[in-house]
Amino acid sequence: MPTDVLSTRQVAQLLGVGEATVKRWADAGEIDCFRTPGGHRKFRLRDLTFFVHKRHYQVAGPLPADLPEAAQGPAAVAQLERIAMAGDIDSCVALLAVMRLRGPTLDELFDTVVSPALFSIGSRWEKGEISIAEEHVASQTLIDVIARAQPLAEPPGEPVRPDRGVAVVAAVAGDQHDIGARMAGCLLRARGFEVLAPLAQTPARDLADLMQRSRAALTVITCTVPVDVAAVAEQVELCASVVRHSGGRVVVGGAGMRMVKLPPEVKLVANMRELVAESETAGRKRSAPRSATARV
Ligand code: B12
Repeated sequence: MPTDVLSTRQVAQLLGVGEATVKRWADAGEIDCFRTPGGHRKFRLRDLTFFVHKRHYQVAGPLPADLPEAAQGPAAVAQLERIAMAGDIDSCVALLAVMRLRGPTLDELFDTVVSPALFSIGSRWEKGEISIAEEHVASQTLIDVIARAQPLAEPPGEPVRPDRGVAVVAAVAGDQHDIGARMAGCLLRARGFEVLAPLAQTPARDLADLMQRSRAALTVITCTVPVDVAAVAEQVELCASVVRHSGGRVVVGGAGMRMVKLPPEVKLVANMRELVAESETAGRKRSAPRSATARV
């Protein structure tokens, strides 16, 4: 199922109503849609999620057979893990979309479903239950899913304008783990930041230069496995010194960052929900979306 733009039939399937009802809602302006040159109605997922939240619409009960089931909690994690292990990007995105329609925001889904699925995949690799190749297929699938998930975090209405300033997202020197940084990039783009993403293994001096040259309003650094804790501390200190001289804010996250003594300018955040909360007050003030009245 393509996830950012949906047909009338797909919307009807997702909401459990007939196509005629969807057309009526669209023609009455209840759900925003646009028309293809051939005259067919098309719906952006973010407009659909807005409608669901505005109307307190219950997307519940059995889902149509060709859509993945979506539960909360361990069942959802297991289902995402299974589909990721099969390398099925489309189904993973569709699963997240269905979950999103049921209420949780994308940052919540990253924290409570995607990260736990990766944790479980890592544990199975550690126990020798799956091979390195299988682990790579699953994690690369979820990387592709994160790259396509941005519409699930965007406010409804007009396309997001990158008017909040630059956000740099990176992993510390030597660390190949950058999925946290990719999640952060996705969430910040959806909130109007222009994201520069050097991602994995960014050398300390290069990151500091990029922050300075781009006048980054927000720099997000992740560390999962520190090759050298002292070197990570030095890298974070270098970023803090940029902020002291040039302004902006530095936020860090990931298990490896918890081992590092951080300078006072640098804030450690525990998860993607906290990052989103932190980003609300960073950068230029967000321009209000035209029709948005609820957080989506
Ligand atoms: C995917 C993966 C890889 C991929 C990374 C691909 C990529 N592009 O990122 C690859 C295959 C490259 C890899 C390599 C290695 N990996 Co690895 N990897 C993982 C795996 C399966 C998932 C990690 C992940 O991305 N999770 C997603 C993140 C977002 O979730 P999270 O870490 O739980 O983060 C939560 C919070 O901490 C927070 N957070 C995290 N980062 C950030 C960042 C910000 C900004 C914010 C706000 C919040 C935040 O939010 C998350 C909640 O939503 C883990 C398994 C696990 N248990 O974590 C192993 C794991 C981390 N890897 C491990 C190991 C050992 C390695 C290797 C050393 C293996 C090797 N011998 O080569 C190398 C590391 C090489 C290096 N120098 O970096 C071990 C680490 C053990 C340890 N603590 O020392 C783990 C735990 C596997 C295991 N069970 O043994 N790995």
